[in-house]
Amino acid sequence: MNELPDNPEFRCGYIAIVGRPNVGKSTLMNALIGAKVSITSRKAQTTRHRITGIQTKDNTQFVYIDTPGFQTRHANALNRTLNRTVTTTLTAADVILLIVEAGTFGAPDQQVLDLLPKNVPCILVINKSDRMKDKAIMMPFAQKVAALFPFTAVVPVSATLRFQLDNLEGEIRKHLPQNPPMFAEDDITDRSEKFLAAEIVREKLFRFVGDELPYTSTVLIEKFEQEGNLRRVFVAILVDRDGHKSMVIGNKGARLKEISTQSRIDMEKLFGGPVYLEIWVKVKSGWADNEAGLRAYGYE
Ligand SMILES: Nc1nc2c(ncn2[C@@H]2O[C@H](COP(=O)(O)OP(=O)(O)OP(=O)(O)O)[C@@H](O)[C@H]2O)c(=O)[nH]1
Ligand SMILES: [Mg+2]
Repeated sequence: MNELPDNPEFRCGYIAIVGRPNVGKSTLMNALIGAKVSITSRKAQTTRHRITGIQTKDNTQFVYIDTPGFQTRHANALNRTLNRTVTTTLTAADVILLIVEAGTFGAPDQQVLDLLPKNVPCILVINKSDRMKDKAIMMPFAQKVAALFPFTAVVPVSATLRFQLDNLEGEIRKHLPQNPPMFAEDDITDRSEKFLAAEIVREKLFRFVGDELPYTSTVLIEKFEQEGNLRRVFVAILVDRDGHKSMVIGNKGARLKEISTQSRIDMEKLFGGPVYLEIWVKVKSGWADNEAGLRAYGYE
């Protein structure tokens, strides 16, 4: 979709965002594009799909691909699928951002580093630098990790404080190919509203049910209708067991009500119109261990 005038200076390409779970990949992508298209939480395994975040500015279209945190623990079908998303995203990237957390580099980080192709520019992004109180530690940490791979740049950032993001964008731009834009100038993602709606509910589920709920719960949009400016969204939260169902519903339905209210507020903000939202909780066990089940729920 080339809506901008022909401009040989224009650059556009794919930027893969990879790293172990919970280092702040999704928070960083949202901060870079200035909109919340990828959900975030303090729990690991928040992102479960490849999510595109697009920003067009300064003669550049940045097409970021947020990926699930690379899984090294349980080898079930869901985790195999999540990891496949990471490896296929890497093969299509013009630039790669390896995200690590300031002060921490362990075996799960090394495993992602081992996946990096040698022929694609890769920038080491040290996120959560706001947490590193003693600035004198940053330099030796950065040097230690930088020595492990021929990174084209090393950029400490803070996604939550939006610190050093301009610097990071400048480093990325250097490596993007000269191409016309692939998306319209005001596009922020290539994902559908239906998909984004499911993600928003999943985020609230993570936030409000907290650590008690196993990560094998998921969200299914049963119906998504639009009439004028009004969206009607019918959602099923799928859990493994009866006990999990009551956790989600909460005392006298209080938790489910909170999940619904907060989801609706976020959807109205993102879609720019009123939303009618109904959420049901259903028990469906074993879906995360089953390839056919995964496909049915939208995992590639
Ligand atoms: N202090 C601080 N916290 C951050 C920063 N960036 C992200 N976080 C927090 O780190 C947690 C994980 O952030 P996410 O963006 O969901 O991490 P992720 O890497 O996408 O996680 P997965 O999708 O599970 O792999 C959240 O609680 C964020 O608020 C940062 O720059 N500073
Ligand atoms: Mg994420």
